[in-house]
Amino acid sequence: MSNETLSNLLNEERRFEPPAQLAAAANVTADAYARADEDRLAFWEAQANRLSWAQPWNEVLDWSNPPFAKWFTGGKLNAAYNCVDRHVEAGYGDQVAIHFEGEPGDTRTITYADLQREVSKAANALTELGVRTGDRVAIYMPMVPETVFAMLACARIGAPHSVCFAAFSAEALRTRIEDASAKLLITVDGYNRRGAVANLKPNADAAADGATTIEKVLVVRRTGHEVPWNADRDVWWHELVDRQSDQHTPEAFDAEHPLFILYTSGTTGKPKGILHTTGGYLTQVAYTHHAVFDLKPETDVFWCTADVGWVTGHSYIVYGPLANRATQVMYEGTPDTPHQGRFWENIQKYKVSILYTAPTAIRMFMKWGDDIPAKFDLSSLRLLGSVGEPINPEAWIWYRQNIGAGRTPIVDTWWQTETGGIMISPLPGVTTTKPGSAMRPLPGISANVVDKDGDIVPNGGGGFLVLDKPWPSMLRGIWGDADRYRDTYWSRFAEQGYYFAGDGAKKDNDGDLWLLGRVDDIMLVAGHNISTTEVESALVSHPAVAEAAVVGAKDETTGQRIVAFVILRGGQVEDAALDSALKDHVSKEIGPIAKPKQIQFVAELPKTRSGKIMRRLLKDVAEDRALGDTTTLTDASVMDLIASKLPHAG
Ligand code: 6R9
Repeated sequence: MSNETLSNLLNEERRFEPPAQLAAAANVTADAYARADEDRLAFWEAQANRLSWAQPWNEVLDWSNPPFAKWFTGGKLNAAYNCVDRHVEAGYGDQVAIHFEGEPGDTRTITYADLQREVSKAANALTELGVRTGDRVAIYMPMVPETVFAMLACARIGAPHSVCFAAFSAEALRTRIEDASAKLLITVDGYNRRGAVANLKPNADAAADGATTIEKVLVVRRTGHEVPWNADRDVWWHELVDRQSDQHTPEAFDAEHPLFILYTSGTTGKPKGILHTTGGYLTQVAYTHHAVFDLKPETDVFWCTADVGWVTGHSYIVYGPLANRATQVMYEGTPDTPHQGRFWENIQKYKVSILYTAPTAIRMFMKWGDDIPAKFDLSSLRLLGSVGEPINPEAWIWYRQNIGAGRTPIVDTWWQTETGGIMISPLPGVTTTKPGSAMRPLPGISANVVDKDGDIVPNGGGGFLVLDKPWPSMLRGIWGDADRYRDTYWSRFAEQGYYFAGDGAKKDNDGDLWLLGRVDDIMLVAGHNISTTEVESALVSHPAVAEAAVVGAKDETTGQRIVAFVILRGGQVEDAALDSALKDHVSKEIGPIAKPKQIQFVAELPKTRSGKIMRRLLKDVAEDRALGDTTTLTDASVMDLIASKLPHAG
C-alpha cells in the first residue's frame, strides 16, 4: 500500500485518556505488557490459573509441530464447571447470570444456581439421547437462554457443539451438519423478529431430512405456534429436559479436547469449520474479557449485542463472561422493535454498564438520529466496545458522545473466529485511545505488519497484518482438513512462520495499529492501492453521511474506479450538490486519486448476519453482473433495491 493514499486515518489527531477513576481501579494495569514481554508463557500460565483445573498441565505450550499448537498439555478441566458450578460453590448462586429480554417484552431472570440446574438437566438429557463424549451436536437456535444451556451442556459432557446462525438457510445448515457429522440437532419452534414469528422448524426439518447423520432433533418451545412434527425423530425440550435430574457431575477433559466447531463462510468455497479446544480457549477468552472490559462481577452489567451464532457470542456472551461470573443481558430481537430506541431502553432498564456492539449498529444509530438515544438514561454506562469491522473515526466519536456521554472509554477490539479471543485492543485503564485505531496487541499477544515479502514494515508503513507467535485461543485447525488449514493461514508467510490474518493494516508513527479491512477488498486505482476503509471513513466524516461502502469496479482507463454506496443521516436530502460535495470531501481528505467516480445514495447496504458489509455483491452491481452467492445475506431484497437505483455503467 502506498503511503500517500493512507494519510487520511493517520491525520486523526484526537486523543482520549482513560478516566482517572477507571484507571485507578482497573483490572489490568500497564505493567502487564512488560510482564508478558519478559516471559510470555509464564504470563499465560498465570492467566490459566484464573480457571479451575482438575489436573494441572505439564507444559504451557507445545509448538513442536507447527502450525498445530497444544496449550496446557496434560491439564484437565471442564469448561461448563468453570462457567457455572464453581461460582455456585463459591457462594454466588443467587447472582444473576442472564437477564433475558424477549423481543415482545417478556423477561426471564436466570441466576447462576438456575444456570447450574438447567445445564445439568440438559446434560442428562443429551446423555439419554445417546450423545457421548466426542460426538458433535448441531445447534440451530436464536437468542434465547436455552441456546446457552445447550452449549454448556455439550461442553459439560465433552460433545463439541457446532452453532449455526438461526438466519441461515436449511441448505447452509445441512452442509454444516454433514461436514461435522453431527448426530443431534437442537433447534426451536420459532422466535420473535421484527414483531413477527420467524418459523425455524421447517428449515431444521429440511436440513435433518438431507443430513444422514442426524438421529434426533431436540426442539425448544419458544413461540408456541404450531409446527410440523416428526414423531420418530423430534423430541420436545420441555418434555425431555424438564424431567431430568438437576444433578450432574462434570467430567474433566483434556485441555486439548475439542470444545466447538464454528463455521466461517469466507468469500469462496465451502465454509471452514474452525476448531477450538478447551483449556487455551477458555484461558484467553476469560483473560481478555477481564482485561478489555474491566469487568467487576459484583457491580457491572455486561451486554454484548452479538448473536450467539457468531464467534463474538461464543466468546463474549457464553464462555468469557460466564467464566468471569458476569451478570449480563441477553436480548432476542432487533434494535428497532417496537421502536428505534429499544437498545437504549434495555440499557436504562437493566442499568447496563458495559456495552459491546458493532460498527454496523453504531452507523445505523447515527442514521436514525441523535435524538433517539438522548431520550433514555444511559448514565449507567462506563465502558463501550466495538467489534466486527474497522470503526470509522466519526462513528467512534458519535458512539462516545451520544452513547457514552463523552466520558466512557471505547475499546475497539480486533480479532477473528480463528483467533478465538480478542487480540488487538486498548486496555481501558491504560491506553490513551485514538478514534479508529485498535491500538496494539494485548499483553501476551504478538502481531505485526509486514510487506509482501514478509518483512516487517517500519512505523508509518502499511501492509499485511500477521500474528507472529502462537496464542492460547488460536484455532487448532479446520475440521477434517489439515491441508486447508495450512494453505489458508500459514502458506502466505511460510518462510517466516507467520499466521496471515487476511487483513490489511497500517502502523502509525507511534507503532499503533489501524486495521484497513480485508486485503481482498483493497482497490487498485491507476496504480495506487487504496483501502476501502479509508475512503469509507472519509465519507462518514462528512456530516451528511451515516454509512458508506466503497468498491473498486473495473475501469478501462484506471484499472479500477471507485464506486461509493452512501447512506445519509436522518433528514439529509440526496441531490446533485451533495453528490459533488461528497466527492470533493474525499478528494480533500485523502487526495484526488481516492475521489469516487460514482456515488449512489441507498437506504440499506448488503450485510452478513454478523453485520459485515458484503462488498463483493456491491462490486457485482457496480460491474453490472449477476449477483454471486447471497446465502449469507441478512436480507436479499436489499440487493434488488440497490441494483434498481444504480444507473448501469456498462
Ligand atoms: C470477531 C469477528 C473477522 C474479521 C477480521 C476483520 C474484521 C473484526 C475488527 C475487524 C477492524 C476490528 N474485524 N473486528 N476489523 N477492526 N475491531 O468479527 O470475527 O466474524 O471471524 O471476522 O472481521 O476483517 O479479519 P469474524
